Amino acid sequence: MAGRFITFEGGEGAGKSTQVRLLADRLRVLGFDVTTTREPGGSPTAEAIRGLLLSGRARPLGVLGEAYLFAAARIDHIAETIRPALDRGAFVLCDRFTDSTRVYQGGAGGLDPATVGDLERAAIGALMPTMTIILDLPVHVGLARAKARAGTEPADRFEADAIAVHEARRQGFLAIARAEPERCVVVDGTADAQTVGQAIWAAVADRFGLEKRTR
Ligand code: T5A
Repeated sequence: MAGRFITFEGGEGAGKSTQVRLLADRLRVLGFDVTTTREPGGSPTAEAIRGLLLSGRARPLGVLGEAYLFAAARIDHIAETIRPALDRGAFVLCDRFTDSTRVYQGGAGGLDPATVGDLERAAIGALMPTMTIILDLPVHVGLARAKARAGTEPADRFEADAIAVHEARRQGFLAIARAEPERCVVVDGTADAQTVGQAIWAAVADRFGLEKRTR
């Protein structure tokens, strides 16, 4: 794999999409080829599956059926978007990836770890992210941000879950970071977007030996 694969994880409204954009800007200024993408989605077929999942239309399938749909979307996303970009040497910045399945369908979702592990291996093979940034912040802060942005739109299938479920997800991401410290960096997501962006830039520059300049 020639490129570098960075994933962003965390709860609802943690600021992942915002930080993907800010990091992409910084890397492009330095002349790097950057692909930004997201899950579920990131390729035409995976975006269609995203619609099923976030609307709640797949909910009757249960957590196992939803997990299969996330995996199916991921298989297409890797083949169509992630792998080609990595093969040409790009930085790939992805808003959510396999840790979200571990946390949302496994852990907090109740799907047993063996099934989650089997699905992960089937979907991604050896394609673990080079680096994962976990944006951590209190559940109520993230949900308030997501709600403010959505305006009068109703919460999606996963946002609408109970506060205790969101809290379990937060703890799930932190547990992954503790278990895989070489891959994961936890960044405090409560500060303003530029401050969070500088913390992420420092971590990425350090991890990949890039110039630690901030604009
Ligand atoms: N899911 C996903 C699974 O269950 N299993 C899986 O395997 C995968 C891949 C995806 C849903 O699917 C679930 C998880 C999710 O529930 P989504 O709409 O893509 O749905 O949801 P999120 O990934 O949570 O995306 P959000 O857009 O809700 O959150 P972000 O990307 O973390 O936050 P962002 O950057 O869009 O910011 C939200 C708002 O806050 C502001 C922004 O301007 C925006 O208005 N903001 C800040 N405000 C103050 N301070 C900051 N530092 C801010 N940063 C951003």
